Amino acid sequence: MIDEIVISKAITETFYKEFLDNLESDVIICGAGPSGLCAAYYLGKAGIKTVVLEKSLRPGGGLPGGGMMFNKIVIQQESKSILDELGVKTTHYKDNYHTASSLETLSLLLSKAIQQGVGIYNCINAEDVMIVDEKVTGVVINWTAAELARLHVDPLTMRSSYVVDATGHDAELAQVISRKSGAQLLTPTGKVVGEKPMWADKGERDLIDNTKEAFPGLYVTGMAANAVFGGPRMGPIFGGMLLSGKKVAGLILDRLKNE
Ligand code: 48H
Repeated sequence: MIDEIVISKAITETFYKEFLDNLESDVIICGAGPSGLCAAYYLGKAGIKTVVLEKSLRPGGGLPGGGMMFNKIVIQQESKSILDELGVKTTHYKDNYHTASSLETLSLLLSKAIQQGVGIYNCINAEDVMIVDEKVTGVVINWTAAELARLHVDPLTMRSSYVVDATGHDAELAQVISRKSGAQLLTPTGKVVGEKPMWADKGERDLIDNTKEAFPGLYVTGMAANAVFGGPRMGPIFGGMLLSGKKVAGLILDRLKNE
């Protein structure tokens, strides 16, 4: 006999046990798009306690949509080793261009990150950051449903040594720091510089340079990096997103090792 209350207890007890444990971690990544998931995979693989917060019901950000809903992505040679490592099938198109299924890429990024022990929470919005002594020390969270329904519900908090803004074009965490605290970001203007119009080649190159600390304790990766430091968009080439995620994981690993 299947008991409905046992099912409810199994879900709530299992969820909360893991959630309580993840209230404090080494790294919180906000945004489960390609850059955030790739960073999570490499941090998890290195044994770093990592949490990913995703405000949507469905993780993946812009990845599953490929280019204009044609669910393929293009990656350049330099990033192919990442998809190879994840076990994603790639097809050579021409010199320096490979294609892959956006869905296979998302499902393997997600499953490999989870298998490395990363705690991934969908439907949770990182609405603000905690700043203590001028360093980001965690994030302020709430159910996305509460935000969508405009309910006046006070949030909870999660603490970590480092936070990664992987929220895509809107660079939501960097924006909130600028807007609410008036603090200076580590950009030439002290503010979010803003994403530039499409230029795929420069966008992909700038993205790697722009993947760095944007405020003490806050790193930026993916489109958020180009939005914060002012790089162009690049359309549906996703190699830079993967390389940026891998880079930010490496930068944080170095910081954690040297502490
Ligand atoms: C929790 C949040 C919050 C929040 C947002 O947009 P993404 O796919 O981001 P990237 O940078 O990994 O990849 C960008 C890529 O998808 C893309 O858009 C490209 C290549 N564009 C080029 C072009 O020319 O347009 O994912 C960001 C994720 C999404 O799933 C959001 O729902 C989520 O972050 N998110 N999660 N708390 N405050 N804000």
